[in-house]
Amino acid sequence: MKARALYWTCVFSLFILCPLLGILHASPRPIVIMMTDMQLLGYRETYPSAVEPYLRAMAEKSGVPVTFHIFPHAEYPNRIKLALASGNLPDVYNTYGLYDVNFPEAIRSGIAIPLDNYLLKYGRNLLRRIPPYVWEAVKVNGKIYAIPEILLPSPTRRGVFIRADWLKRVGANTPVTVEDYLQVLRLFRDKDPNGNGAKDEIPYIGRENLTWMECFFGAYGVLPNGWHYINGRFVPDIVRKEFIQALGTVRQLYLEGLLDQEFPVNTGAMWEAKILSGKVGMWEHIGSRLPMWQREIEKRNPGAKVIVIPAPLGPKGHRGTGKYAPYLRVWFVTRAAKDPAAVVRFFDWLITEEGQRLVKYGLPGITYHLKAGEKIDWDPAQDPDHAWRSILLAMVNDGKMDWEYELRKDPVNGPRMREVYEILAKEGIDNPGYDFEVPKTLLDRPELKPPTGVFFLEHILRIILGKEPLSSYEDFIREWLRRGGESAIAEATIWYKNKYK
Ligand SMILES: [Ca+2]
Repeated sequence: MKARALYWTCVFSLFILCPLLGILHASPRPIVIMMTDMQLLGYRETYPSAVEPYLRAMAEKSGVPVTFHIFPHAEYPNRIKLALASGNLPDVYNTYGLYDVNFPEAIRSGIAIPLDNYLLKYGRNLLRRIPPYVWEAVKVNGKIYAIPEILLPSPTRRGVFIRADWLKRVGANTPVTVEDYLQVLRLFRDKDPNGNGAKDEIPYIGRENLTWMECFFGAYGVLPNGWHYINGRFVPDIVRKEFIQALGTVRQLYLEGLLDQEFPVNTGAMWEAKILSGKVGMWEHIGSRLPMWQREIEKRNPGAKVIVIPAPLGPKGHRGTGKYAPYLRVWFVTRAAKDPAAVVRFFDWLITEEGQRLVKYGLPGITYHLKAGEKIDWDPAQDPDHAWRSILLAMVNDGKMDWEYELRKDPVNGPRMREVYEILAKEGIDNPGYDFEVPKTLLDRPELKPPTGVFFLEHILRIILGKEPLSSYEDFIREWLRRGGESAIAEATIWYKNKYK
């Protein structure tokens, strides 16, 4: 009996007392950060074993205990909705904008808290390293509602990719104007640039919902998802006469067989597979992905050369794809956060040189060595995680493209990437509607929302596919305005004037 009592005393001590004692010495409850895995190539395969040491080091070095919950990109918005519905909001989570429509409304609904006071006390490095215009962009009614990930060197992230080996094979120069582009795409269609004897080329490709096909809209200064302040009103580009001109060009591309005939149903995966197969001559994508495209296309199509060229130049001098906001991800601190000051302290450490060094080069003594004079000895070939780590865990970025680092990462394509950024910095269409408070009318009537609302998209596709004449567009827009477009514009104008006037 005695032995048994002793046994239970021991069990009691081990399982009840020890944890209790542990609590007395435990560090504060870790901050929970929810984030998307950004669908990064090479990340999903290695998670979670590879990411853990970095996250541990981040928590240790910052002095703020942090737990990361990283979810696959596609399921992430639902994870946030679930967390909200179950009353289990994390302390911090990311979206791709203050008003990202894939997530519950963070600001109007009171999920996100203003951060000004915490930043003044605990965010000195953040305030110093993130430029004032980026802070302005994440303000609502004069208050900062998110920690932004700076998007530099250029808010124009997307450029025109073209197969330089195809240009050479069909004997064409780099096109400049819209008309030049049409001419080159016709040669791509007719002259068998992939050399297989079959007329199987897709000269130019886009995706569903009119995405990743902006450059021929941009040539007329408009964007399918664009909003601009014109004559005292903040209007969607779809109501402007320049949009009809752009639509005419896109329609011509389609009807001449220059634009992928399946573009309205192309998912990201279909689009990528077609480009990699070596059948596509021209597409649009993020400029910094040039090395990835070059490598992957060349692997399947020996001799392929991919370049980025200035986008088609329109009749009034416009060119480029839509500019982003000056930030990519934003980090909301939620009303559930127990210690917002600690959250700000964590991000404030992350933006320091030490924080960014961890993100870029990994762990000292393992993925890099620090030599005399703070010189970093780092071999990208010995650090395969950097491909995803340097993007996923950057979280706030460092305010500028670090070319020295980029060149070391890829000595062949690094310099070419710098050229890409020089091109992108000179082009692009401003879009103050890139991240803005969606008018309530369009939340209630999503079918009207350009460019993805069914009412809009169905009609515009009928025009591009040649099932309706271009001239039907003006009647269609009158109907769009009547059904709710007018009140959406009135609401949007109030938002714009509050923000910018
Ligand atoms: Ca061919």
